[in-house]
Amino acid sequence: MGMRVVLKRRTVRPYLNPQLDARVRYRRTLREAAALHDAKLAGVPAPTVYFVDPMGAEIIMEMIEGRRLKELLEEERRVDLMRVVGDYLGRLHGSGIVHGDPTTSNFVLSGEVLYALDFGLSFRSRSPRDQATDLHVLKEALESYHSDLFEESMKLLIEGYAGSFGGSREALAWLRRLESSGRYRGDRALERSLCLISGNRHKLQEMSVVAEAMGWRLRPCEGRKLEVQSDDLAEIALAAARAAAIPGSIVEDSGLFVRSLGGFPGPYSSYAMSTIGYRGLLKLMEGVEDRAARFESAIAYTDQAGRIRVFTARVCGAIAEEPAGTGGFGFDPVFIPAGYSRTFAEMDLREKSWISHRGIAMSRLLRWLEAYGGARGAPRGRRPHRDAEARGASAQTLYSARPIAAGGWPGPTRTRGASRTPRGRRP
Ligand code: ITT
Repeated sequence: MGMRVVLKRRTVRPYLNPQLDARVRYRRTLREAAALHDAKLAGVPAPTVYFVDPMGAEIIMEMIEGRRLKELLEEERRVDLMRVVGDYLGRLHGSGIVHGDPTTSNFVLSGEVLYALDFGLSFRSRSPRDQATDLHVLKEALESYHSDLFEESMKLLIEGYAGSFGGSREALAWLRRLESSGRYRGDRALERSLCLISGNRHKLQEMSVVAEAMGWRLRPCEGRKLEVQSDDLAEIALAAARAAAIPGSIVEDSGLFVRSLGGFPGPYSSYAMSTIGYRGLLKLMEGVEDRAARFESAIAYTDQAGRIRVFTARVCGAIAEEPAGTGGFGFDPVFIPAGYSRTFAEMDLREKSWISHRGIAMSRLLRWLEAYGGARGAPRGRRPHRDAEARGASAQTLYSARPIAAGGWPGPTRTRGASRTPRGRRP
């Protein structure tokens, strides 16, 4: 019919209990489709749902083409639209719908009509506390990305909100209460969403696998990642997080360390990849018996109060004699993790994501957030990393995953098909 549509499919998560996974995907699909429908009934333009298959966890919906509110604010200073956004949020809340992720990227102006998109995190609630989390998500997006328009935007937003929602006073009172407490534990929408600052889409994909399985949502941040020069990945990640200063964001820095090359390329992996590539690395290692290598990852998380914490992890393995596989990115075709006989590039996204340095660091961060999300200070039983203290990184705390093999390098250095160390730990 020449009509452009969006197919949204919630994929199977093979590492979860299949029945539980099927139930969650079924429910979320129905919930999203219902929210899209109910939003329209409430007078909020949203994509029309054409087809829902809850068993297959699929929704086919109208594609809304236009410009995102985020760009309209940045490029044309269309602050007037904030009154419309306030009106929409008020209508949704008045109908018992909490959007869950009402950032400026999730409103699109198509012709003269502003549409609300992405109800994937929405849920039914009439609690002013849940309504306040919606307001907070939007307020945070305005503060982070449109700070010059912040005051005016908020004023219009609240005007629109109060105009369409009788319960606005209570929701706004909750917003003030939440913000003054500085803690958001229990606020589903806030607590379970992070954004990643990175120019590398593979990182987002890999980390999303882990995040989604643990009930979190990871979305890209618009900020640019600052790259400083350092021999230490944690320091690089920390500097990038400090420069971005976006609450609720993460940055990740990673590198491949090859033992026979004295740890090269290490923190210079991105540069090495764009210059000599993995073929160049194989050339450097021609005839070299010792193939031991490891990937390391450092994730710096900035909390709502601007404190930064760094979580690190590593995965040991070996450099293959020759490249294999087409998946992944960077040095994946030549890295075989310990306990496996295939390269990262021969694994599918999910398998790699769970055993990779990045996936392990991500799951450590999320486990920490689950346990201590809004709490101040270091978790019980965990001490700040010695190196972080030694370098005077006192304002931050650094949590490190234990190396998989003693000394940080795997024992045997054989490569493809050889018998090797026990299977790599799964988070
Ligand atoms: P951002 O800085 O924008 O996040 P980047 O790709 O430049 O993206 P890094 O500065 O952290 O990321 O560089 C890490 C480099 O190390 C990356 O470009 C790859 O070449 C390599 N690398 C890191 N993790 C890898 C992985 O899981 N598989 C393959 N190569 C990896």
